[in-house]
Amino acid sequence: MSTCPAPVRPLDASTAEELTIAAAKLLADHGSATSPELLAALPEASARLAETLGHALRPVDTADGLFVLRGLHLDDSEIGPTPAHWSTVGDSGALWDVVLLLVSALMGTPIAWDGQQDGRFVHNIVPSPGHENEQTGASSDVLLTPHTEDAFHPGRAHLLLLACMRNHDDIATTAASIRLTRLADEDVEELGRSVVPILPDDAYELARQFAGPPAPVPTLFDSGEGLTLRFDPAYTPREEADEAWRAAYGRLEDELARVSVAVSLRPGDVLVVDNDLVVHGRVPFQARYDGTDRWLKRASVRVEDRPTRPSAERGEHGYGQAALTAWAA
Ligand SMILES: O=C(O)CCC(=O)C(=O)O
Ligand SMILES: [Fe+2]
Repeated sequence: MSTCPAPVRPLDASTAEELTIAAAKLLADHGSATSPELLAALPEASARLAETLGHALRPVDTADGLFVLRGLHLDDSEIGPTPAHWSTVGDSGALWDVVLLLVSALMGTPIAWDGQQDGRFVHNIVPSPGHENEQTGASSDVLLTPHTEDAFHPGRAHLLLLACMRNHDDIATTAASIRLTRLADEDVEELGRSVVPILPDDAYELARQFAGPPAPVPTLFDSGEGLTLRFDPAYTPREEADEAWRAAYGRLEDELARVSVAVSLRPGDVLVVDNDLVVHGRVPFQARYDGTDRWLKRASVRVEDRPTRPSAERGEHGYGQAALTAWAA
């Protein structure tokens, strides 16, 4: 068995069980993982788990900007077939939605988007017929280009959580940290300028209806604790930029490719990615479309008062915070 190229934080059997039992109880009490009452009960429920889980769920603390939480037990025969599309998931694997929400609540505040996957706090990532070549999580045939999640939005997640339900073909998520790259000072300076915008991705039904052209944003930001980035080449109109910026952007892409790791998640794994340090993607694969496809669940988390972004972002215009629903902790 190959070793994991990301730091693994193991959960012992009793801690894993405690988390699963807490999730099952919440689900039994509220009937559905999308129940507003269940969301409202999360802070208290997660606080009760803090003593045992707090250490494993401490902030990302290495330059590679990610970790894998491993040790949760998932029985393939209990989660039902992989849905063909996020919209037909219903309550499939709902226990894992709640597990992911509890982990999210221990690390920060889960957020959702009105225009994405029906406003659900936990998204389902499955390959879907007709979407094979898109730059969204529903694709398969193409490389999902390394990106910052929701890069276009000033309210984007600080942490991205991916829970693995099924991955029979060991299809890897890719991850590359800006903190592992080597860039010339001139390139860092060039990419700190606001030159071009980042456009909303195809997964947002509503985003394209917002009025006005989006503002140019910096790609790199020196937080004082090190570099952070906001990067989504598939949605960046780089042809609008000058030659010097384009060349620096190309060197950043090359460096990210050089330091990129491929993490093949196993069922029950939860990958936690720092969305300010790390760009993630996915290798191409052949979808099965027979109910046994790769299946991930995804949550987005805000961690307030992080010094990882330029403060000007707060006033950034273009796409309103109306698209964002934060459940208030
Ligand atoms: O499928 C993956 O491993 C990652 C997909 C992705 O980019 C995402 O879920 O945000
Ligand atoms: Fe993504």
